[in-house]
Amino acid sequence: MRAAFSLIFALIASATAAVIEVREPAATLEKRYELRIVMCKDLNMKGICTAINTANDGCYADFRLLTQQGGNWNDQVTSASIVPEMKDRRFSCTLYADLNCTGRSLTLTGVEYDLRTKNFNDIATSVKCRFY
Ligand SMILES: [Ca+2]
Repeated sequence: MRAAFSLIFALIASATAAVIEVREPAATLEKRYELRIVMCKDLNMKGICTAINTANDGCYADFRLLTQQGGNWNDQVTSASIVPEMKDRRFSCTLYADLNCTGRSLTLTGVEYDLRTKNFNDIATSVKCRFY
């Protein structure tokens, strides 16, 4: 029993060491993990929805080119939510009214069930996400 306990302890210790070993500089992590926003055409994250992945600080420049899930997404987004890939890193996504991440903007750090309340319903044309 004591030997088994020692073995378990050794396994936990080695697992912990392994976790420490795989830690990398933040810049490397930011490159590896994409940031994701889910956008829906109806209120409350319902109706037709789609997801966009961007690199950190990368702009998805033109929702007219986003043809999956029902085609044209330009000026169609009514609810949206960021999707954290990593629990220990926070990021935000900013919706923009115009092409190439320009124009009026709205930054999301979580879910927005009704973009009408932010005066941003059916307005988004591009998006940029970044760690903060
Ligand atoms: Ca627009």
